[in-house]
Amino acid sequence: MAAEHPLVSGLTSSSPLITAYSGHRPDRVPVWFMRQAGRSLPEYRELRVGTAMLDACLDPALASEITLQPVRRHGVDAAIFFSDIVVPLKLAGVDIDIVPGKGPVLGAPVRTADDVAALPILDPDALAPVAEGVRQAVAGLRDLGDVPLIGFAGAPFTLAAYLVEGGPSKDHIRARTLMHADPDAWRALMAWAADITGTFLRAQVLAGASAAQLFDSWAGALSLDDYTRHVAPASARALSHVRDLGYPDPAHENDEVSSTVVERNVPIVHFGVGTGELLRAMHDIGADVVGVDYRVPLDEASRRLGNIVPLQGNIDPAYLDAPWPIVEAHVRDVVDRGRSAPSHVLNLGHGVPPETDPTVLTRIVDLVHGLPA
Ligand code: 1CP
Repeated sequence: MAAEHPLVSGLTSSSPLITAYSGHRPDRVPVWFMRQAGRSLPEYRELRVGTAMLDACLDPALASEITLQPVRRHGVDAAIFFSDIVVPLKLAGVDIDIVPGKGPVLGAPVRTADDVAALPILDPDALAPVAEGVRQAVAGLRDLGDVPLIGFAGAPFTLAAYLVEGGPSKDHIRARTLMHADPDAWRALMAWAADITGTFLRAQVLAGASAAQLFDSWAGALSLDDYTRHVAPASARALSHVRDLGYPDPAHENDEVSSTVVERNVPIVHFGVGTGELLRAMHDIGADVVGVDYRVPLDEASRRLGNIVPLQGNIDPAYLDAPWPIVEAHVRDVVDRGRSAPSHVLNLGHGVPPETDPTVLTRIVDLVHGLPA
């Protein structure tokens, strides 16, 4: 990667987040929150007035400012780029919109082999507003202590779930039916989704993101067998788009034999909801860190992964509205259970609910930063 990339220049490579993602214990437990940018913040709601969600994502200055808001407010250990998993679909020319209060909705669902064959190709140049938004966010983070930026993308299955269903769905039954009824069309759809989402992720990393998170939010709808056979290969293919992007490993920078630089790959987190049965398979696609939802305690998740995988998670968002002593006891319990893993990044078990009082999130950050590492 370019010399000015924050991992290569060393601005973020020894940060608590990247240290923990690399499997080492930093001097404090790093913390950030999925959906930390968004409707829980009054400053976000104010900025978004009159701008549609996807327009906000494609306005580099706006996306960058929204990305920085939770870092300024909460003092979290990571920024996550403000965008959405469907942005690369939109940029490829898929007729998709994000409907307020609902989520992504397709003009015409993708249900047959012909529909799949007609899907448009993404011109990498179309990602320019995303790359520019990332560059501006990374520049803004220089004034906030060089907090690392996480880039993200949707995993092929979660994208396919929206494409086939035509919008949000509970059980993703149409998508799962296509998987079994027409495996060739399914494979073609997953390969298309892998390349488009991998290209989106690569653009964010090249523009300055220090880590990447693949969201397979809806993979919990799948059996382990279906996941392994019909989904995992495409998720691995998506990650292959960023697997060649390396940076000098700070743990080896003082090695005596310095003629060979030891390189690390940009750390990759893989997260899904209700995926307790899939944790090992989700690690095996080539993830470095596994994101755990709130259903499986971290010590149990770590056990299922052989106690060798860095974990991220898993405060139950349902606690956020409880009296503080109850929140505090839950957060301490999550941190204690996280000690079973080689390293742990505290997060929620899913996104911040829009009605959350943001002062609770700040209080959690302060609590966690005061706990022994
Ligand atoms: O107008 C608004 O404010 C719309 C709400 C909203 C926001 C703030 C949507 C619509 N997307 C986003 C931003 C977003 N999406 C981020 C921002 C970065 C941050 O975390 O701060 C991220 C990481 C996403 C990723 C995303 N979009 C996922 C994966 C994460 C998850 O929550 O599981 C998924 C499934 C989506 C689809 C989507 N986009 C928006 C909604 C409401 C949904 C879910 C719809 C459904 O239930 O199926």
